Amino acid sequence: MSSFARGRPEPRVYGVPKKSLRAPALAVNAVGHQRTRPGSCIETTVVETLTGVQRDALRARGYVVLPGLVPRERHEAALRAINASLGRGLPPEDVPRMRAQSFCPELQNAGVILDLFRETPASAVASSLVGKEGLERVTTAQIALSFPSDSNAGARPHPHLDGMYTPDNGVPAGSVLSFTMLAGIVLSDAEQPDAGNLVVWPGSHRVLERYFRAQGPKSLLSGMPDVDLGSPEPVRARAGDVVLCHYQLAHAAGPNTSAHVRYAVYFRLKRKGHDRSKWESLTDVWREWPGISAP
Ligand SMILES: O=C(O)CCC(=O)C(=O)O
Repeated sequence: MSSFARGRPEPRVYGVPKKSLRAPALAVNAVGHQRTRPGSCIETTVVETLTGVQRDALRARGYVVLPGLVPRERHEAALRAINASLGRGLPPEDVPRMRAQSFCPELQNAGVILDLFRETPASAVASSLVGKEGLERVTTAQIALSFPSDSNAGARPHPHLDGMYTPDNGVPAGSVLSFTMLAGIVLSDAEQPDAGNLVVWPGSHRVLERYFRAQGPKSLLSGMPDVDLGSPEPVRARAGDVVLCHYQLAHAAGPNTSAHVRYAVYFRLKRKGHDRSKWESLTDVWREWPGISAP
């Protein structure tokens, strides 16, 4: 990204006025390298990636929350579109499939949803982690809503990896549709537990890596490995935050006993070439992440 410091234009990050980003967005490195160009313009290149602390957290725990990465006008535009869709009605018989795949299916490839990733620093940060191969183009998203319900209060969430067959999720039986990284864009606050938070098992990416090294990666075709993944924790986040998870981080949809719907949009990102080496990646978790594995 570059801008020319002539006439002091308003600083923008991905087309959005920088001042509209919440302050903690600076948790993402924004390093300006200045160099003089012919005609005495100054070019500023902004590099966006994780801080060392965030990278270490992602390496050890398998996920990291990046505060305030999505400007308010973008996440409110997405929320408005989702609520407008809900206002047109939800066929009750479709709800189990929508829960497993996506609510508001007509919005899954709409610009207002895809731009939550494509047009925000989330894409630069995610790309910075997978090296020069880059990410496959993002063409669809999951609109993940968690409605208040007392029926699952106190229930223990069941860990899963994405892309494994269930009757409602559209994955063909006998296949594993894995990817590199889950990027969650949080559209509503879920700072307390049991508010529909994403629940994760920190460090489970390494436990499962050891399991697949011992049992073979295709053992995943037989179902979720029955191993001790440690203790789960709810991800606490606010609207505008971005959660980056390793594909191999066991996770679940947590209960929602709050008074509010939890809104999030998930992008399942593949490094280019992922499908050719998807099995090897299960036994070498940072294979597709030079931004993490490099010292
Ligand atoms: O809604 C959530 O935050 C969790 C969703 C989930 O577990 C999934 O889509 O795999």
